[in-house]
Amino acid sequence: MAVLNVTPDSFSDGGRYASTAAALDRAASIVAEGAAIIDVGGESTRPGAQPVGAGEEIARVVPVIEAIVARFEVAVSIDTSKPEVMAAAVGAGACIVNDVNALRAPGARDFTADAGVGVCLMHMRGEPRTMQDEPRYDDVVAEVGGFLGAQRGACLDAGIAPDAIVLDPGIGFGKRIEHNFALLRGIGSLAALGSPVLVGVSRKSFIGRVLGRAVDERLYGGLGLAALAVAGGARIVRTHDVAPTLDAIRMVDAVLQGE
Ligand code: PT1
Repeated sequence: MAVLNVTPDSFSDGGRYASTAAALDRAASIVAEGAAIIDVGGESTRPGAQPVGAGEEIARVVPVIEAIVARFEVAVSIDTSKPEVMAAAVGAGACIVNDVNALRAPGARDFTADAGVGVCLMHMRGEPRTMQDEPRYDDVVAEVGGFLGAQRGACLDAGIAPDAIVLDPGIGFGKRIEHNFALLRGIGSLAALGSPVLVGVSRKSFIGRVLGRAVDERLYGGLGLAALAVAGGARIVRTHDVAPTLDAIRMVDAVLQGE
């Protein structure tokens, strides 16, 4: 899964048309590098990020999604927690809803069930603006697993197909370094909940903290973690760096499959 941010901080000037054109150029590279899914996001969820209104988020993502599905044979996911944005994005051609809030907003589960789209349910403690303020867990793997199992059950009850659900421990979302480490060691127990597991570690601050690297120097650290995650049972890796990540995880897969 390749990251495609359509936020003003990623495309600072030139207005909507320029940012749509820039996003489409980026999408072309991502597809050429071999991504299976392009994850389009119009609101940042990184620590400390400020929320955006649904109208603005829709105006950012819809033109990009329409242009991608018109040009490329690739699945598009929409990275949002707002049911209005989910509906607009699916109307524009997205076939997966990637929700860092695990479809807990009123109407989100029913919408995705009716639309018949895939869903990624992620664990987050709190909300992006404040989630890194002193997060505490007694047993982070058990608590995240319990949450994801419960949200998965709620989705099944709402009529979402079992094979349409992916689970994500939410690396960096209300977690200290040791929590991220424990979750990466515990992917097997999340996979045992019965759905494929997705992991996003790409360029995140805990890599920077461990290695002493700036955000543009975290590729190799992220590749190590992507390989570890896949070896531990993860099935999808969310990344900014498609070609190197694919090589790393295809190699892990080749060894595990024995061919
Ligand atoms: C993720 C994810 C996501 N991550 C899913 N969607 C982000 N399913 C956005 C940092 O500590 O892991 N899974 N959508 C980006 N979020 C962050 C979080 C970015 C933490 C940076 C940090 O630097």
